[in-house]
Formats: sequence, structure tokens, C-alpha cells
Amino acid sequence: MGDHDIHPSVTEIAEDIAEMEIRGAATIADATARALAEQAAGSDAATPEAFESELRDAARRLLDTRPTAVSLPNSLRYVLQRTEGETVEELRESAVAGAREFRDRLDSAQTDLGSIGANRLRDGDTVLFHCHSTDVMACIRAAREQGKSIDAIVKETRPRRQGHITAKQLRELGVSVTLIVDGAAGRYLGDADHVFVGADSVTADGSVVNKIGTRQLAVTARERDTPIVVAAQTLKLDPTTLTGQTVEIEMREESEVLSEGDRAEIGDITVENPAFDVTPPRYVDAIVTERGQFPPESIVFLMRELFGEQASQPWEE
Ligand code: RUB
Repeated sequence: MGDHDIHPSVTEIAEDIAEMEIRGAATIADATARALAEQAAGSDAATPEAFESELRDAARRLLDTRPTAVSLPNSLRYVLQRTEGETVEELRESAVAGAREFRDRLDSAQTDLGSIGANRLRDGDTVLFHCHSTDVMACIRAAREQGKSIDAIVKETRPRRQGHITAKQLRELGVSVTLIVDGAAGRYLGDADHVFVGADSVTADGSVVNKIGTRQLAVTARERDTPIVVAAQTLKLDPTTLTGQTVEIEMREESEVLSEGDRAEIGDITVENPAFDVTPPRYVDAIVTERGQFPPESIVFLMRELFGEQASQPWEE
């Protein structure tokens, strides 16, 4: 079995994730579960062994797209572990059902998380945002549904400017938005009642892996006494960190930072473009999940409850 048995939808979704047409940890996880369902539904494997081998190849292709968000392997593991049966038809049905179940759970976890995160917000609060996170947006949506008025300060988030997505979606929720460049965050933190950010991975010690610039923002927020809240459903908890593994930080193309023209003008320099950074737990006030809100240092107890001590356990209760 090889690439020729990978369904075209899987290849397309993998390319869209690598190119960031599909982005954000929860959206990536949703898309990879959908991709495995397409692979299973469209397979013409003659034997159960061939079917399973194709599904594993598809999962490998999806896993190789972006390394940092743990929601991606958590999504693949969830579906693969539910793919069982004696015949190709049984395997197909269980894989499709597993993917459906995963996507439904993701949706409902985000809704539950949103209503918990919204409790932190009071009518008239100003919130400062970095990047774009659907878990964060769920908190703001729930606060708006509770009738709370919210003002937003949105960091542009170089180099990919995901702040524009956040600004647009906040406007759709009736939130007034002030857009700032990343370097202006320190100046505007004094106007903010909270900082809300998402997470790509949360480690066993309560460190938060998120869009580059989160750490700098959190350190400055702490200095200004502005609470920093991480909205991260349990899908973002990284079980491998329970046994000491570290999270790989994705390094992206220099072309996201510097145009060819600018590079030619400047001359021979090195450009580094890490997509994520790690914020230590001491700078984070709370991690809001669908299971409640936690001080970052206590997240390890939730991880043990969900995964046991074994790094190989799937994302599930
Ligand atoms: C997105 C990012 C988001 C998290 C959480 O990075 O860092 O804060 O993925 O998002 P990128 P969500 O744009 O490079 O994918 O809450 O939607 O899972």
C-alpha cells in the first residue's frame, strides 16, 4: 500500500493544513477526522488488512502536515482506535462512526467551554486577543448570548495576521474592535480587563503552547496585573508530556516574514520563523476547558484522569 491508495480528499485536506488554508488546532482536528471518514467511505480495499493499512497511511499523511497542535494526533488516534471489525464493511462503518462521534464531541466541548469562559467576563469588559482561536471565540459568543457588552483589542499577529479573522468574527458578534500591531500590546494592556488566548497544546506541567508572541504577551500582562486566560478544550492536552516528551515547535518558511525583494535588498541574513512558543504556567491565570477552569499547575490531575499514566491513551474520558 502506498500513496496511490490515499483518497484524494485526504491529500487535499493535508495540503490545506500544511498551507494553513485549514488552521487553528480545533479546526485542524475536525478536518483530519473528516479526512479519515472520507478515506474509509471511499476505500475499495479488498481485504480488512488492506483497508487498515490504507487508513494508517492516510493518518500518517495527515500527521506529517504540522507538528505542534496535539489535537491532530488526538483526532487521528480517536478514529483509529474505534475502527474495528472482521470485514471491510464493519471497519468502514466503525471508522465513519468514530469520526462522526469525534466531530460531535469537539463541537459540544467547545460549546461547554464557551459557557464556562463567559462566566469570567462582566458586562462592559475589554478583552485583548492574540491570533485566532475558535475556543476563545466560543467564550465571547456565549458572553454575548448572555447579553454582555464586550470591547476588543485585537493584536494583528504577524506574520500571518490571524488577528484579522478574530476582528471580523468579533464584529459579527457585535463587539467593537480596535486593531493594533503586535508591538503595541504593552501600551494597550492597561485598557484590558483580560487577555484571552487559545492553545495548540497544553503540557503536563501546565505550560501553554500557542501562537508565537503569546509568551511575551503573557509576561507583559502579568507585569500589568491583567489576567491571562487560556481557552483550551481537553483535546489540547498532550498525553505524551505525562512521560516527559516535549512539544515540537513548528518552524515555517522565511517567505512568510520577508519578501524576495526585501531579502535581495537587505543581503545575506538568517530569517527564523517559529510559529509557536511556550508560556510557562506562572504567567497563566486559568485554563478554561469544557470540564471547568483550572489553575495551570493542576492541569496534570485532569490529564491523569483523562489519560491515565499512559502516554498512548486516546483523547477520551
Ligand atoms: C493558531 C493558534 C490558535 C490555536 C487554538 O495557530 O495558535 O491559538 O490553534 O485555536 P495557526 P483553536 O494559525 O498557526 O494554526 O481554539 O481554534 O483550536
